[in-house]
Amino acid sequence: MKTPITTAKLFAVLIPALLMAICSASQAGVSVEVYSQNFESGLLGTQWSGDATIQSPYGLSVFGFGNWHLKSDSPSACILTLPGLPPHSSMTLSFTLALWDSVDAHQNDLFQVKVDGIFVINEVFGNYVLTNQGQSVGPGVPITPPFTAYYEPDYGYINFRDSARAVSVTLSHSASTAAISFQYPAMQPPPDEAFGIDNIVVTIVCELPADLTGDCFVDMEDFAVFASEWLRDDCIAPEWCGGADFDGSGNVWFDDLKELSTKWLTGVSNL
Ligand SMILES: [Ca+2]
Ligand SMILES: [Ca+2]
Ligand SMILES: [Ca+2]
Ligand SMILES: [Ca+2]
Repeated sequence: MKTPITTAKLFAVLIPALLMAICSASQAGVSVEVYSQNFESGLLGTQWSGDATIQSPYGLSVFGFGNWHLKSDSPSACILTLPGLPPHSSMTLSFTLALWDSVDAHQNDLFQVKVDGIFVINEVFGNYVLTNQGQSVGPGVPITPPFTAYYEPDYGYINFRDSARAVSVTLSHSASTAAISFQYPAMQPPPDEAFGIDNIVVTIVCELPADLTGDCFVDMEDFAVFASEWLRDDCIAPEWCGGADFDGSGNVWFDDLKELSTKWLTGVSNL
């Protein structure tokens, strides 16, 4: 039989444990944003590497591109690296894609996105299909009007047709670091064709049991919930005493306290 513990004793044990803790956090299954970027600062950010620069989206501004977007004028990849991700099971990547000028939508005009080296998008894209009919072929859905003539609508750079698309892809992902690359490997030399990226949002499904409040971060709010469940011995599935019985042992005890302390101050706020 367990010896009852007073609040004073609980804090005497808990506070040192919390101070020793290190790691990362959130309630299982909570969708949280871990990165968003519209480049309106005019800066690429330290998360980016490879070949891309901040450039004007010109006429695409009115389609949500604002004053600046990331533009690639190179067949090499531009890469977004997100380290320190909390435990998670899936990831959703959303962005707007600008198709600049005579991207032809022929067989080798592939737009590619890889996450940790694995293709999540690898498909034909462009403003001109083989018959010069249709417009804005590629991933996602078009957000610009259909073409009206061979060179129209032209939103900027050289006077070929341009278009933009809204893209979203969800994938299984659990690594603590994500390397997301964007590439048009068969790009013809500038200024003939290029692509741009904007309004990037990356969300994950956070799997951090020690986060009892569902914000993917473990802090005093979670401790308050945990303390309110302390010493309960009637924990059953699926509720498990407000989630505080982390190990499913049926009670809220020191093994659960250890789980909370090792995840203390971890989660999305550390990104
Ligand atoms: Ca922008
Ligand atoms: Ca153009
Ligand atoms: Ca929390
Ligand atoms: Ca337990």
